[in-house]
Amino acid sequence: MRTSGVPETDVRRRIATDMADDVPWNRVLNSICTEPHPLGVEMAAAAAHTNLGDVRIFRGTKRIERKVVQLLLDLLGHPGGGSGSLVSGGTEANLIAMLVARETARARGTLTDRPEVVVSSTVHFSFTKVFGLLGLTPVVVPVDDDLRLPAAEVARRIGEHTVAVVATAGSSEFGVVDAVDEIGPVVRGRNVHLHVDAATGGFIIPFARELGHDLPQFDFSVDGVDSITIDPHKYGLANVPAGAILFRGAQDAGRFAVDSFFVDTPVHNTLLGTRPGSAAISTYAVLEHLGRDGFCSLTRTNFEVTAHLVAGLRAAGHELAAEPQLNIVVVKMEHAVRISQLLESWGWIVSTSKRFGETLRLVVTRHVTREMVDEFLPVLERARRE
Ligand code: 0PR
Repeated sequence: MRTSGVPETDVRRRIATDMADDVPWNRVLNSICTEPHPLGVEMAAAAAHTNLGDVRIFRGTKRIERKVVQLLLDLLGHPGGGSGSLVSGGTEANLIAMLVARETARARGTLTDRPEVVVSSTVHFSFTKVFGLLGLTPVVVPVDDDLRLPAAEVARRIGEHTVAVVATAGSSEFGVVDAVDEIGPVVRGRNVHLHVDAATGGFIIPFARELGHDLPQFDFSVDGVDSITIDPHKYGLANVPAGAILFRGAQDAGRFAVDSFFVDTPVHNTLLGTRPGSAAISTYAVLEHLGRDGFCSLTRTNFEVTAHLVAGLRAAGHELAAEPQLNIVVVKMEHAVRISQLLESWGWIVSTSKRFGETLRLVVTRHVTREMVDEFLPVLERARRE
């Protein structure tokens, strides 16, 4: 650390210089996170000093966290019931869900010395971290031809060691939505926790269904669903780090509970101790300001832009690796890695898969407009010809 500090203007300039290197949103086609809503940014700045780890000080901020949890439970088919917490994102939400699943099995007396979790081969890599940390063994079910977790196979793989099944509502690689409405009934009644990872799809599917898109129901209205991960910092337009873990059971969020050292401070139900109230405030601001209508309108636009992108790709002779269910387009592309690197050298960021080689993955979200797509497509063709 320097001995004497530098003036504020200097600090600002240095930070601005480094941040100018960040890629502007209008060149970003790989990110499920987007430019947050301006009201969310404004309110997050106003709450930059808040800490949900100390609810004796930040009582009002804590009240807002509770309101957000209720709003999300309401969005996900469980109005007036359930429990949950705001967390740092999908990874922490999935971690808490698996902890609660394990503790539920322990409380039931069904926890064995080798607890297993049934997952699909496309489950998010955050579960690799979670399973390693919690000593859980994944039982990996290959996805079907539609890249979905097959319910019949889930039923077959549940055994005496199973503590949980994980379904995904919007996979990170393809945006595929598992048939949670078929998986729920096969898990129900088997003393196994059903978790739905809707980190990516949680803020798309409810509105897309309202707009008439043919997507399976994935929330608490499906019997058997015990918990859901949903991330306001992805399609919910809140600031990073805003995730949420929600439970059907009113007591479930409390199954992961660690007492603090001090009198009159409640137990912690989250992994983080000191945690940003700004994320809760930002989420609340965006949910209240946009409402269902606002989110439906954003979702409509995202699907229109996705259709425009797909039409443009097809017109240029490209083939998709899968029919997009949400707003993630995966296009077959020879020399995908070289093309992606070339695009990056020209300022454009796309993803290429380590597992489904020779594909480009393009994500449509709030900052991706028709104009941006129209700029991108000719650049992509130029990259292919190089
Ligand atoms: N579950 C699913 C289905 C996800 O898609 C993700 C993240 C997670 C869990 C983990 O969430 P956190 O990263 O919030 O802990 N999906 C994105 C991905 O892996 C994350 C991302 C977002 C990556 C923006 C890059 C980026 O620019 O693709």
